[in-house]
Amino acid sequence: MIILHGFGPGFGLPEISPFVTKTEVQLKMAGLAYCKEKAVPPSSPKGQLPYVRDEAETIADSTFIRAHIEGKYGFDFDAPLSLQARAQAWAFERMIEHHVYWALIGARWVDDTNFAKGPAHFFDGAPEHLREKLREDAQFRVAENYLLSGLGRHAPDEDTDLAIRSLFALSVQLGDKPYLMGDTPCGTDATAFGALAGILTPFFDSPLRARTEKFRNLVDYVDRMMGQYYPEFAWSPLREAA
Ligand SMILES: N[C@@H](CCC(=O)N[C@@H](CS)C(=O)NCC(=O)O)C(=O)O
Repeated sequence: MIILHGFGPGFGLPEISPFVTKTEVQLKMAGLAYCKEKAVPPSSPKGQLPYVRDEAETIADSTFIRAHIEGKYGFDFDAPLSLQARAQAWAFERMIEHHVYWALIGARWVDDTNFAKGPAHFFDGAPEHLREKLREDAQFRVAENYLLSGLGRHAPDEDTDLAIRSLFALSVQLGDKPYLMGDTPCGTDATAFGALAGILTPFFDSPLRARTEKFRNLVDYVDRMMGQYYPEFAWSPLREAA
């Protein structure tokens, strides 16, 4: 059986990492049996989660895991899509992973209140005399990556302004369809769901979340996808909360 290494549930989500969520949803889409194990990024060959173990193979990075599923199990995530639609889906995925994702990271890790409420607790089990230093170092490293992503160079509201342009594009692409590219889910739906659920989780307050909530079709999409792929998870529909 495939072993998916992720962070596990937290922050009001079935899985705290958007990238692990992407892979988990894709495993569900492909109908593959898997079990999940908690891991930390340094245990991964690429220093990041997710990675999977499939018999003798270890595959790191959500996109390479997807390629592995497609190659080994012959499952085409984008089966109903034309070549042009496949290209568009890929472009949307890159926008989500290289742009929207960083806005989520800024809201979760760089915002001090959200950091204290969320990621700071990763270090709760560390020896007391080291705990604060580990927290500070981790927040500093992520803030540095956020800066390098380009989004973190802007004033606090400007990063959200830029991310909202991408979320607007996503909202327009979704329109009133059930999934991003039509009536059936494709690979990029897993990516979009992971990032959007991570932004919209009621656990964190942020201008990014407040402004994303205005895209009603994205809110409904997260509720629908959560019900479809994580029916066992106690999720209070966002639509009802709003
Ligand atoms: N390109 C990677 C990105 C994975 C990623 O950024 N994972 C984050 C968690 S959401 C991580 O492990 N970060 C730890 C680190 O970069 O040190 C993928 O698609 O899997």
